[in-house]
Amino acid sequence: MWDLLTMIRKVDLIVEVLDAREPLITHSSILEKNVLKRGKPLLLAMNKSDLVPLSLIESWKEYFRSRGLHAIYLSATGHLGTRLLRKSIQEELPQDGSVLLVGYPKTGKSSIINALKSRHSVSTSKLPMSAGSTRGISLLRIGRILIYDTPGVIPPDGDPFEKAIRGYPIEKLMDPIPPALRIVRVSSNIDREALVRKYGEFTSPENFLEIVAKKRGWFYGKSGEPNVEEAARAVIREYHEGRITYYTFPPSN
Ligand SMILES: Nc1nc2c(ncn2[C@@H]2O[C@H](COP(=O)(O)OP(=O)(O)OP(=O)(O)O)[C@@H](O)[C@H]2O)c(=O)[nH]1
Ligand SMILES: [Mg+2]
Repeated sequence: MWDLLTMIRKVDLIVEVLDAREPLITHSSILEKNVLKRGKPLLLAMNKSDLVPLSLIESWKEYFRSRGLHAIYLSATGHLGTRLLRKSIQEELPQDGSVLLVGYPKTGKSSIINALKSRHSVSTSKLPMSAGSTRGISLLRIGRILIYDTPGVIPPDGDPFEKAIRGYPIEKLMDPIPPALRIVRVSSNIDREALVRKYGEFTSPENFLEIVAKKRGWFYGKSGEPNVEEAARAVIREYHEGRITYYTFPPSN
């Protein structure tokens, strides 16, 4: 995080990449505080918007606007909204300047850079670092925009659910079951039928994990009970891969 703070000082604009399915959890308030403290502009880019209904993503945009934050949405892999991103960056940067792309792991930072690259001729250049340093930092020039080619990763902190959503390594999650149950609960409230079609009938989120474990042949060695922990990790993985229907609503007030 401290390297990130150094980078914030260097650049003229910070673009924070959020996951459109959980914009609030994937927005770092520590980052926001530090960026605003230094008087730098902050642009929120809600990525993976292909996984969320359009009206919902609009209401998230409105939510951030009510908090005084400028948010846009896009789908990097769907090549949707990348032009708007470029335009918004240009508007925030009236003169030549550099941009840092940051975000929690797996929000799509690299995909966004690739999407920006593929549409425009890109040249890389070296920005001289402080005196005495021999190394340079690579920058991509996309039209008038200079963008750091190594996006900043925000360490995935928080409570167990936040950690899971923020891309903490799944195999290192202490107890994957509570976060997975919450994902299943949200998903079945949105589209229960989709879960049933994919995995079969289930009676509760807990039962869902048992069904997944049985279906995949995962059992605890000693007792022969379904290995629900492994099933929970699979659910979290599927969430990250965008293979479970999942989205959330902005706080209402
Ligand atoms: N559905 C969907 N998936 C996306 C989108 N953008 C990225 N992904 C997927 O999300 C995963 C992570 O994307 P990356 O671009 O590697 O994310 P990152 O933020 O660079 O990840 P780290 O470098 O690990 O922090 C990949 O499987 C991408 O294919 C998008 O707009 N829509
Ligand atoms: Mg990356």
